[in-house]
Amino acid sequence: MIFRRSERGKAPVEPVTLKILVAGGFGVGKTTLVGAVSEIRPLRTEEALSEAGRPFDDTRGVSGKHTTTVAMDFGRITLREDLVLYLFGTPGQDRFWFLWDELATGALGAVVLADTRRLEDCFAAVDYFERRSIPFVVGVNCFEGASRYPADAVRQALDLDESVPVVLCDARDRESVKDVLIGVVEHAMQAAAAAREPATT
Ligand SMILES: Nc1nc2c(ncn2[C@@H]2O[C@H](COP(=O)(O)OP(=O)(O)OP(=O)(O)O)[C@@H](O)[C@H]2O)c(=O)[nH]1
Ligand SMILES: [Mg+2]
Repeated sequence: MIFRRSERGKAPVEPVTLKILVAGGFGVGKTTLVGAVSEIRPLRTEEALSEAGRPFDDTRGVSGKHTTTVAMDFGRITLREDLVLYLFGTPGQDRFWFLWDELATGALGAVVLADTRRLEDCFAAVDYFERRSIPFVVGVNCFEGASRYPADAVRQALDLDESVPVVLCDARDRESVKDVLIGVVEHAMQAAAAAREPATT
């Protein structure tokens, strides 16, 4: 490859890469979300929901679901030429919780996906990020047939701090998911800036 002299010294822009977690309860659409936006073929670790797992796999409300994530989802999206997100989808079922600390290491922020028909399923994820002060955004995945609630009603039900953004989204829709991810990055930047500000009191 031949470089022109005029290009000498102009290093290609090295993008900033950020790690974002996608968490939430079982079957809320985490794998779907990562697949909808990833520009690489997402890495998935899906296993079939089996007869043997029936006592443990709570498929109420997700009857069309035949597989579950057993380790993680991985995808990548370039938000801007100089900003790349690596997405790590967590497994939704409680029995895989031991993987969370590993996945959360070095994460800038997180999306907690919620389904208003089973809001309690995301309590554990909300607790997890609050306890570790990892900035997160709640994405309400609007399934057909689920009642629509305003973002503020979801905020109250989850007892969220008013700084936590709550956005309605469709995990299958690339543009919708991109908006959620931009929301996470902005929220995390604001949280970091606020942490740097000296206390005024
Ligand atoms: N109607 C509708 N279906 C969705 C939506 N998001 C996901 N689904 C469906 O819901 C089911 C569960 O989606 P997954 O993406 O596997 O959920 P998950 O959160 O990764 O599940 P686990 O990894 O097992 O916890 C799949 O059958 C999806 O096709 C949505 O926004 N609307
Ligand atoms: Mg999954």
